[in-house]
Amino acid sequence: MHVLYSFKRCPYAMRARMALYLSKIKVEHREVSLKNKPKAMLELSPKGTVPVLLLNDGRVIDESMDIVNWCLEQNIHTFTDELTDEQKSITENEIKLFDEKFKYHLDRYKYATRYKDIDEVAHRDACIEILKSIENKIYNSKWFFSNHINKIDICILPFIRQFRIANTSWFDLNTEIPKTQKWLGNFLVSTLLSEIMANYDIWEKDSAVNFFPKDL
Ligand SMILES: N[C@@H](CCC(=O)N[C@@H](CS)C(=O)NCC(=O)O)C(=O)O
Repeated sequence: MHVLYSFKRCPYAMRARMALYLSKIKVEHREVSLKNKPKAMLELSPKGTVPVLLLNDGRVIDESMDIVNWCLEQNIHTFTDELTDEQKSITENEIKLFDEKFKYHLDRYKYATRYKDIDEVAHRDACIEILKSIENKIYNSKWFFSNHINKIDICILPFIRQFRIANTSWFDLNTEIPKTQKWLGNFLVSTLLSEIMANYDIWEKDSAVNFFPKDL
């Protein structure tokens, strides 16, 4: 069986768990403490980030987007409906924007005290500018492009969720990003989110085997 090293609140691990969940791929789940990473995980991937997926053929995938793309290759129809070339390019460009820029500003807004001389509001504004830039691209549907969940939804929404959590009332009252708020709102009440946020005890070498998804 494949093994996933994961951390509940990590947005990268969340996207990997969503991809596995939607593809109906069951894995052995190992919850990691980022302050005390298991040796078994570091031996597979010395860079020490989650998620890490160890496939049952011994291959290791230690980048969240590679895990998402691997899931899509296994079962292409589960979370990508027919997208136009333009939608495909929006998907890849926006994911890159969030991984490279949004996350940078999000960390400095959400965890301002961890950084020296940080202008928290400037980083919050930078995040809002990014959200405003995607606002007009969001369709009038449940998810980004349609009522069917796609790669863009599972890859970006965990970061917007974290952005909201930094100051929920400020986010909810913001009037510049109504489509984003609605899009995120649909995610927050989804079964998908509650299923992938199941609790696990921290894994240790002698722990009993746990599975993700729990009831597949
Ligand atoms: N590019 C990586 C980033 C993963 C990442 O940075 N994960 C964070 C947790 S959200 C992590 O493991 N950080 C290592 C640490 O905190 O020690 C991916 O997409 O998988």
